[in-house]
Amino acid sequence: MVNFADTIVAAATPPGTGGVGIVRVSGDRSEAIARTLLGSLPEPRCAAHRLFRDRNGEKLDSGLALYFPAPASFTGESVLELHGHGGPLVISLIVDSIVALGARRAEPGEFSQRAFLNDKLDLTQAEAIADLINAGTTQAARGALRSLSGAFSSAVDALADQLVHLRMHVEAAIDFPEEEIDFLSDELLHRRLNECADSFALLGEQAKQGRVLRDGLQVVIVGKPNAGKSSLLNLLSGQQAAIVTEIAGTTRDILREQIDIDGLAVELVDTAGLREDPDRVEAEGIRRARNALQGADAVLWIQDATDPGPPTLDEAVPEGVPVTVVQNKLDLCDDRPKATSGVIGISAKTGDGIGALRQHIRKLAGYENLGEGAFTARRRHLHALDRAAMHFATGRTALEEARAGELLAEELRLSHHALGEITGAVSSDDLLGRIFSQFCIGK
Ligand SMILES: Nc1nc2c(ncn2[C@@H]2O[C@H](COP(=O)(O)OP(=O)(O)O)[C@@H](O)[C@H]2O)c(=O)[nH]1
Ligand SMILES: [Mg+2]
Repeated sequence: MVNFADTIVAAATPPGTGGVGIVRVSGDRSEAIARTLLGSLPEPRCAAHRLFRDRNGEKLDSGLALYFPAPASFTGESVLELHGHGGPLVISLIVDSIVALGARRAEPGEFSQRAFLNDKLDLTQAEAIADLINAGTTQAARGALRSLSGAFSSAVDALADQLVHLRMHVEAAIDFPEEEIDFLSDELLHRRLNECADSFALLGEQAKQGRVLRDGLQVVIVGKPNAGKSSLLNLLSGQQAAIVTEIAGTTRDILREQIDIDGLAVELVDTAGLREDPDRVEAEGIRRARNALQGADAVLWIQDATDPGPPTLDEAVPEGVPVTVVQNKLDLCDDRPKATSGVIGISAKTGDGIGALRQHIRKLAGYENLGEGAFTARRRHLHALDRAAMHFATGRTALEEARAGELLAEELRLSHHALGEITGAVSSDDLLGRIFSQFCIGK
């Protein structure tokens, strides 16, 4: 169990050499540590150039010192920042001498966790810090910044507010049973339920896009051997990542390539061709292909346009995951698929139709409609949101079908609770521990 009364210290810059290395201290002892290390306390929030000395007066380094008295700091506690020279040895000497002055080395994510516990950030904002730091594309970075500035949290809070109003309405009615009949057919109640359902749908959609913005879109390419799956992967990724031959069964393992379509991170997954009677190695490849399908956000089903094969994909694709038919080898065909058929025609050999396919992948990500308000989200958020929406829907049905006001009240409570897990309004120590332990030390 982490003790939040301790004063903590860690390097805030990554390990290795650099022009500047920053050590951050947070907690009650920061002031005393600053006095010993720097000789005196710098003026709050003003950079001071100082010698850093250990408790025996031995020189460690010189650089800038910044002191932020509580509560106006990142963590909400008194914070000392030392900007010294960025060598691993210097930094570790400074950290060691601060430990000798009574601080403890920080756990991963502990600075952010303290900021959360002191109401400086909510949970989605704290997570957005990690997402911003780890963002792989400009769009992901922008989305994380919006989450950090509270765009996601305020959307969740607005929905939570709607739920609170509903709960007040429903619970008040339950307390006055003689009026319950009126309440059940109350226009206002039904309007509020409808509005709430709309908000759930909208936020669910936004959060799904936010998850794609953070993690990228996982696009799995499947189809019969020799349809041109590996050729497509190579073309889209702009390199010869996969071996291409005219021999069926060339690709036997899963191949993954990260590509960037206008700032959208896409992970392309090339798989072994799906067919009957493969040899043992290929059979394992096919098993892996089926496995990859389970993690797909979208599926591209590649067919040889000269011999498209059966009209339906005989594979288990998770519910809600779109499957796009892509007919390849257009260069060998006289006519191309009609635009209205929903089939995309390409030639991995000539590059024909690839622009349209890229455009289509953007659309699959919901990327076309990503407005200024797009924010990043995580799987954890989607799960909580799904649970909240599920309780809401169950409660609504209970009211509409069985006029069960009590059941509605209970489901609304559960729904509200699930929403609270997103921003951390409701949270268990266990959940917090899991979230913050994924951060790096010094954040
Ligand atoms: N003419 C033509 N040949 C293609 C095209 N795409 C792939 N091929 C050929 O089809 C064969 C199988 O391609 P490959 O990408 O290995 O298919 P995979 O088994 O689905 O991965 C190779 O000989 C490719 O050169 C295309 O668009 N046009
Ligand atoms: Mg292949």
